[in-house]
Amino acid sequence: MKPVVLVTRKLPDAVEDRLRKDYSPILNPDDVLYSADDIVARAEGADAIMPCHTEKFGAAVIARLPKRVRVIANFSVGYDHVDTAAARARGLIVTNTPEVLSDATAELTIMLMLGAARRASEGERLVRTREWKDWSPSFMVGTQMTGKRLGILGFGRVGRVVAKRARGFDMEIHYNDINRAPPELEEGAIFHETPADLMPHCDFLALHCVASPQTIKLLNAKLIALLPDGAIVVNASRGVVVDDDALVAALKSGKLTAAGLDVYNNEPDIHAEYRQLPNVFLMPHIGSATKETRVAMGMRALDNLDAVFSGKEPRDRVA
Ligand code: 8YV
Repeated sequence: MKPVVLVTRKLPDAVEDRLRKDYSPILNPDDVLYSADDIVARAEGADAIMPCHTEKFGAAVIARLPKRVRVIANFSVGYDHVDTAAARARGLIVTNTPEVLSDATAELTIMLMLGAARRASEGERLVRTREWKDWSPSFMVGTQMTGKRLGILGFGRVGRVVAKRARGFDMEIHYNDINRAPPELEEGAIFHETPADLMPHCDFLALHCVASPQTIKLLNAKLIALLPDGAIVVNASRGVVVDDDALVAALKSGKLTAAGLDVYNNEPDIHAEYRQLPNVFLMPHIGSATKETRVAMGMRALDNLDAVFSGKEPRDRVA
């Protein structure tokens, strides 16, 4: 008998084809966003769940999952939506999909940097609303990225690809992470011991740390004050890393020139003031949203499921 897999969202055809071939999937063709109750009810009879970051598996939900469920194979690299301690305590295996989305997310990060620096939101609005009437040397003047200093907070897989791409803009790379990276991964990037040490070196600051109790509101008023005046901040990691009130205040005061955001606290009901600010370039959590990456994420999640159901250790086990 094929293992039964509850798939919480509509996945690419190639991924669903492989699911049908090797498993008995319970699919969601209409891509309905399930509540916790829906998940618990639909998981009845399932051996595994393949969720996205949109489904939350807190301790209470994990406690209510049918005993038969053995594994949560996330279709995501981030797994802050799963209480891994509760999963571990219950003997539930949890996996994620690292590596395969680093390029797509790094591309989006570069887009956030360019969009924020070159005032993409303002420019697009001017053209679409026909408010663009004239040209002058002082019209829509932005900030150049080439040759500037880029600070990367969180020098993991995505952060390191961002560094590579940014080198194409002749940027000088600075970073902070819990540990210093070996020279072959640093590729000349300059390590700073603490986030506070990193800040003064960031004409651009890109956030790439994981969501954890240590990183909640890491970018707060105190850290922002240490950035050079006029710096640009981008975030394609997780919204919780930012203290929204502090970021909004800095964007209003001119301490920061601009921000580019793809992730937010309380998505999609984001801090209301972001929508009002002209100097924020806003994207709706699409860091990994490319055709290539979506398929690769699904295949990686299935590789993990295959391992579990053939009695092997899954490559991307996080609990
Ligand atoms: C995904 C992400 O779109 O993988 C992640 O951690 O944040 C996104 O790139 C989403 O999580 C898919 O579930």
